[in-house]
Amino acid sequence: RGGRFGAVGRPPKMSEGASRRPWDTFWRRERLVLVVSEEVRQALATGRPVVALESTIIAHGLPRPRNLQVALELEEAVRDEGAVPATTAVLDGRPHVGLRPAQLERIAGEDGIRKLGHRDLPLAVAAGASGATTVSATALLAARAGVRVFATGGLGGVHREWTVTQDESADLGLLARTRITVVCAGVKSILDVPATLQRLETLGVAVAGYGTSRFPGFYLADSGHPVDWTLRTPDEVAAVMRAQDMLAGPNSALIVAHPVPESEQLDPVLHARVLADALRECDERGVTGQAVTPFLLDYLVRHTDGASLAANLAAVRGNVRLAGRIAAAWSRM
Ligand code: PSU
Ligand code: MN
Repeated sequence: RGGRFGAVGRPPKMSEGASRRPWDTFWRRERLVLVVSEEVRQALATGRPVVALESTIIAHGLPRPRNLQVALELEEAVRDEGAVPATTAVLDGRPHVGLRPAQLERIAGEDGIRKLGHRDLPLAVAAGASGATTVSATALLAARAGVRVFATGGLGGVHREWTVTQDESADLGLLARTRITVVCAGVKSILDVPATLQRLETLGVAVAGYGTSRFPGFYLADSGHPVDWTLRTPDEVAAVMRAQDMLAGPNSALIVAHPVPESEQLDPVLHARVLADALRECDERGVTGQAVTPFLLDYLVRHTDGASLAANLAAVRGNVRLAGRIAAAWSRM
């Protein structure tokens, strides 16, 4: 192994105080072992519900210091629904599924926490780096650990101006190849929503509205586009998950699109105006690649007096709670 990877091939340092219980071993028989927290491990072993949570929204999607509070609050919301939260991240080169509060604090407050899509995972592991996981990286790690249900705010997708920039989130491709149920408020409204829906269709990813026949618009309850399927209860979602397994088709995801309540959405007129400004500013400053999404989200927070943040949080909170109920239905099944 050392030869292949050269100087960066050695296992990253254990962080201080880390135990050396067998499941904490970084390399085992030449294979990477996920660090699954004790609580998550026990829940999975006994068939209790578990909900995966991503960490990019914490490290790069929300302003500090509110982000830590939100991270803890989201974990609490999962517990309120009787499920175990499994926030994922890479710490000192070790991929974690389930974080302790001190580890969540690092993700929320430490400088130099990278944004890791699934393609970045091997690079971060070999380099011993720390980073927050996007939807794509979280879905990969969660599925490897055996977690089937995952909650986030809004998925990444096809960006506006795609014909020029070719910017499409890696979230879509990964969800086409990973058996996981993602509860989200649609895709971020900073994106080209119809193009993203088309890509999901092309990639063969199942999409259903939860309690709605409209595809949600992240900050808005309705993106203006319809969905073909509507699910109304956690048991109905679990039945689709079981049917996915029985059909044994490609290992694609199920997207449960759950709208923010209309009473908590961002004012659509304000949304349209500020978003247009944000996209112009992003273009003028030449922001590209991974930086685009955090830039736009931050611009909206600053130019809506925090109203976009409130809507974002309302959406995530609702998704996390629903994911807890879906995980419970799934574990009953
Ligand atoms: N949802 C939110 N806030 C976020 C994100 C999603 O409410 O910050 C993150 C997710 O981690 C998603 C990522 O995977 O944005 C997409 O980034 P990109 O467009 O660079 O793929
Ligand atoms: Mn991108």
